[in-house]
Parts: sequence; C-alpha cells; structure tokens
Amino acid sequence: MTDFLSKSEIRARFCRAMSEMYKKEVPLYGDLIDLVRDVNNDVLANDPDLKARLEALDNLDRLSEERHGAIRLGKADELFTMRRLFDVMGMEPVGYYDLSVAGIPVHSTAFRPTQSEALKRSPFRVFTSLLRLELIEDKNLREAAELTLAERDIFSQHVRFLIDKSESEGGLNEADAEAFISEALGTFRWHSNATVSEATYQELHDAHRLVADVVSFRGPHINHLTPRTLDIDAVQRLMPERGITPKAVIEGPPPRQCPILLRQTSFKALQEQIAFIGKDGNRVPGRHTARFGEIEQRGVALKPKGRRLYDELLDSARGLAQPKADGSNTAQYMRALREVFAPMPDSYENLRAQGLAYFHYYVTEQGKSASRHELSHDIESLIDSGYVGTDPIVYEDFLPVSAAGIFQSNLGDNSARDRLEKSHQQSFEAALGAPVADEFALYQALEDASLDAVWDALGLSRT
Ligand code: OOG
Ligand code: NI
Repeated sequence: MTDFLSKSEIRARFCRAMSEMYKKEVPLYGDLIDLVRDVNNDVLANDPDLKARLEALDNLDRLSEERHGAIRLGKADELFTMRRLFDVMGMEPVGYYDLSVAGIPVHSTAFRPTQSEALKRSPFRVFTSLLRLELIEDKNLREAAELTLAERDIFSQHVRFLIDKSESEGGLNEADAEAFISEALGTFRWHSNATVSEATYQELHDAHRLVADVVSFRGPHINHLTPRTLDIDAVQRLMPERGITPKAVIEGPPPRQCPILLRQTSFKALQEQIAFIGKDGNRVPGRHTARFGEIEQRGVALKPKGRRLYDELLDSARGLAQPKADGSNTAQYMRALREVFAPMPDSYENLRAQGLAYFHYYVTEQGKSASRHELSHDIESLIDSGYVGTDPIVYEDFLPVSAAGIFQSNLGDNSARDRLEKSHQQSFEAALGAPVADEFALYQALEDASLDAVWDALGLSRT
C-alpha cells in the first residue's frame, strides 16, 4: 500500500518553508509580515461579524500566511519542468498574462490550486513569467544571453527524480515529500554570485532591467512573497512607521464596501550586494535590485461582463490621472478612481442580480427545514424567501495592469513603456507543454457545482 501525502499538504509545507527562507534572505519582508499580522488582528478585534464569517469559511490560523510569490524564468524547458514541479503540489497553470503591453518583455501564468477544498487548505500560488529573449533587439546581446542561460540547470538531479516518481506513482510519501520540498526550495534560493561579468550585466540591464535579473543568476530567485491583509489601506499607511517604503499607489480597484478582484501594493525592491565574474577567477563587487515584499486583499471574482466593466473603468481612471511613481499625485489618482468606479454596483445583491460576479449558493437552515411543497423551482424566489443563501466567490487570479504596476515599481521609473509586439500565447503554451486553464471557466464551474448541490439538497430539479 502506498501512503501518499496529499498534494495540498505538500503545497502548505512548501509555502511555509519558502516563507521561512525568504524572511531570512530579506529581513524587511519579515517586518512586513509582522505589520500585516498586527493589522489583521486589529481588524478582527473590531469586527466580530467578519471574524465569525472568516472562521466559517477559512482557517483563521493561516490568515496571515502567504497567498502568492513570483518567479521569472529564462528558457522554455525551465517553464516545462516548472509546470511538472508545481503539479507535485497540486498547482496548475491558470490564465495567460501578456506583460509586453506594458513594455515588460515577459509573458506569464499563475500556478495555483483550482478546487475549493484545495484553495481552503492552502491557497498558495506562484506568478510565473517567462522571459521573451526575442524582444532583445541587439543580436549579439541576445545570443550572449541565450548562451548564458543554456549553461544553467535550475533543477537538482534529485528534484527531477522526485518529480518523475510523483508522476509515475501518482504521489509522494512523507519522506519523499520532505526531500522534494527541500530540493525544490533550492531552485528558488538567492545567489549573490552573478554568472556574468559586470560589462555583460550592464548591457543586459540597459536592454531591460528584467533581462539582467533573469539572465545574470544561477536560478529564478523568488522575487517576492505576498501575504493577505484584511485592510490594505491601513498597511499601506503604516508601512513608513515601520521603516518600510511602499510603492506610491495601491493597484486595482478603489476601496469599496464589497471588495472586487484584487488590490495589491508592495515595498520597493532592495539594493543588494552581488559579485560579478572578474578576470582570472576573481569576483567584482556590484549591486542588483530585484527582491521586494507585497501585500494583497482579495474580493469577489467578476464574470466576463463585470470584468469588461472593470477594465473600462480602470482605463478611464488612468486616462484622467496616471499614478506617478514618486507619489506626487496619489491623492488625485485615488479620487479619480473612486469617482470613475461609481457605475460598478457596491452591493453583493446588485453584483449578483446584474450578472457581474460569481457566487456560491447554499441551502440555509430555513431551507433545510422547509417542506418540499413550499419550495419554488426558481432560484431567485428561493433566495427571496430565505431558503437559499449566497456567498461571494473570491478572486484567485491576477490582474495584468496591477502586475505591470508591481513589476514597474520594482524596476525603476525609467523602464521602457513602449508597447511591444503582440502576445504569443501559443508559444507560451508550447514551452509550458500544456494549455493554461481559463479562469472564467473555473469560477463558473464552482458556481454551477454549488447550484447543483442546492437543487440536490432541496430534492428539486433545475428549471
Ligand atoms: C511579478 C509581478 C506580478 C502580482 O502580484 O501581480 C505579481 C514579478 O514581479 O515577477 O506578482
Ligand atoms: Ni505579486
């Protein structure tokens, strides 16, 4: 008999190990985690209703644990093996993000659990970008970058062996899972010794700072981790008091009664000591800016119609005021954002009634004790009479404009903003070795499954 650990258990342990590693590597991140925990505790102490709701839906002990991290890969076969590595932990590629529209030479997906039980157990996901080397215009530099990347192997032999084993046997036992976690973690570790000379680094950096970050190192260091906060505006405000410098604005929608999608902000990336390859095997000291800390607050997932409205409103807000990186027009931008977002209903009832957002349906206590002949076959009347309740389904994905804002705040203000050529989802999926899942289809399936369960529980057939 095999005794496999569940994929969710491996993911939860991996996430904890990653957090410990990153706190040691970037102590300021540990300070951010402490701040997030303090703010979350304050919010819960002041809002017993919210506390009760979260206790029912989530595991409160894990409230301040990381929700996501991000890495940047350099070549197609790294993405291919990374997909298999994340699959050991029950994380599948969801969504395609084209960052070239914001002048960033990568395209990305998010590896994440997709089932509600798995999300509840450990929602950890990794935003994973693949560098598009073809966007480096200088042919010599492009070839030098390709050569440097060709020489590296970011996976250990042992982790490759354990990925194969998990695939062929269908899982990993306790000992193998522990070995997998520590071997896999090595792939995401920071290396302060660069694999290039200072001159090459400068050229890569001049092509795009991100190119230097990916090409100059032995592995795809985790570049940030992101815990969940219950009050992102409070954390943003309190960061400076704790010696943490936040980016100028919170990305995403404005503050609302009923949060939608995702709001996020980060602290600026740190300047770190590195060492370039010098002459005669000597090392040359240098500096590199890459790693930071981020926080997120999530709200209800929007249906395609809601998402179109969101994108339109965000576009208009940005048309009125582009947030400046130095923070000089933050107040103006936030005011524009609030005003522009007025057409987005700010009650769950209206978001649901207008088909703008996804909801989880369930039979209430009253519904459970009702006799069948009292029950209508119409979901809206069942809701009106209190037999069926609804809960917003939380958005588990990312937003390209927000992601671009997070990238940019950590790349400096002089990074290219021109539009690059069109996206290449097909080449991304070819490298990945699988199609990315459609996020809307996943949310729709969750909503549909909850409705089916309602009809079953009430003994009714769907009309
Ligand atoms: C990824 C930035 C995107 C987010 O939360 O939107 C991201 C990166 O900087 O590599 O993590
Ligand atoms: Ni992030």
